[in-house]
Amino acid sequence: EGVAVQEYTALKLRVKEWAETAKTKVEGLIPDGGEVYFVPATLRPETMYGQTCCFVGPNITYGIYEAVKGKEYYFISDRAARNMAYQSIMPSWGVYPKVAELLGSDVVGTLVHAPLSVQKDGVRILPMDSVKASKGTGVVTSVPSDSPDDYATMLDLVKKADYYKIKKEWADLPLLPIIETPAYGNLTAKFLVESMKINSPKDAKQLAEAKDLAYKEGFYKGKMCYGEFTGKSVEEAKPLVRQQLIDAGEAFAYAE
Ligand code: A2H
Repeated sequence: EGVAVQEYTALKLRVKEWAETAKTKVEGLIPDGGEVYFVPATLRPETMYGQTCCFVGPNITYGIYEAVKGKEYYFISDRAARNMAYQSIMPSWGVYPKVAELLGSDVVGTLVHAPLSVQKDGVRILPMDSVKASKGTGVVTSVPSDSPDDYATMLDLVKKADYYKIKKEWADLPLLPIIETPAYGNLTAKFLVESMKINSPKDAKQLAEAKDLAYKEGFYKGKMCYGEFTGKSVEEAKPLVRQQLIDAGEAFAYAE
């Protein structure tokens, strides 16, 4: 890791309905009136319209931490909770009360409300093997139109739904064109994964290259083609969408 600070947008995906295993483990631990949120860290807030699911690492241990006393509880990695406790995100400095501990696999199938997403009824928590416990919050929201990693994982989940013990329709959702770029059209991730012949979420080297290309083309040449900032450049729209989410109480700044 270098010394540069990464400024993430931490998005709040409210739990609407727990998966069975998670329900048993969480039962009685969250007070009435308390809400649990999955909190993915993203560098691309302007793409949040296209969220189709949210990823956790199936073998990663997560906690549910009390962030607003009796009211807001965040499902994140222990490492992220500690960082948040020193960024005035938790109620008192340096303190991050843990109310439950779960494995990523426990929460697969949970239904959450994803702010801004066109999936108004909510999206599912799904497994992604390449999620790193050591980055962000260990939770990654999926935008398969614009993230090659997310697109490759979605294809794999759809293809092997039984193996992953998920319902195919939880992963198999339409792609939303959000950003138009001169080189890759309006579904950048699909274009790159197909043209680079990436066949699996395990093609790490090629995916890293695709991610680089997608990010640069999107940021410097991309134009919004969905949402209230349609017609604006990605560079202009990014901080506007971010601020809108923060003002609505649906996101907060998180750095590491
Ligand atoms: B991005 P950086 Cl549309 N493990 O959000 C693996 N990946 C993680 C992660 C973790 N623990 N935490 C965050 N990420 C992903 C949206 C997106 C992202 C789009 C396009 C590209 C993109 C939707 N997924 O990332 O290493 C998150 O996915 C490519 C730069 O800190 C987050 O932003 O630079 C990004 O990686 C942070 O990566």
